[in-house]
Amino acid sequence: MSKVLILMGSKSDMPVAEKGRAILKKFGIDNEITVASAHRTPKRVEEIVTKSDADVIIAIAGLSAALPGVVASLTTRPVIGVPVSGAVNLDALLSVTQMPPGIPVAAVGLDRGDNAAILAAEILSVGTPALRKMLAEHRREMEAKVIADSESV
Ligand code: RP5
Repeated sequence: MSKVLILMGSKSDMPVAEKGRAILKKFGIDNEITVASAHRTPKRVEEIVTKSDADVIIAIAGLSAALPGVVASLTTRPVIGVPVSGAVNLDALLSVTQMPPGIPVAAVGLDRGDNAAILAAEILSVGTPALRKMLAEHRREMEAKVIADSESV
């Protein structure tokens, strides 16, 4: 079964990772969460990325948020970067999105661990009809909730 590796720059990023893990669990996608900092433990980042057999990597980080870009530099597998909100916000957002040509990171919004997981599932669903069906059902659930919300106001 496909696997997603979730890397966090710090344990303090766990609430963002939890949002992603919940989505991956719902879709039955194996995943592993690890802490490895691009600045504090660069060798550990390299070791984890090169040894991992995950098909997609989600990298979560705040402040100067080098982690997603560094992870992308170490692999040709898709990397989804999640900037973590803080006192400034644009710092992490720009660090994740402004990658140089040739080393892309697919960025989602601030703290959007859930969207990172949905995007990972969408990538993995290519050629996996069962996963595609689950994604379509997830959309239908959201649609039903909006309609129910509308009827309750
Ligand atoms: C980043 O710095 C981490 O990803 C985290 O979002 C932020 C703060 O880290 P801690 O000081 O909480 O370890 O590297």
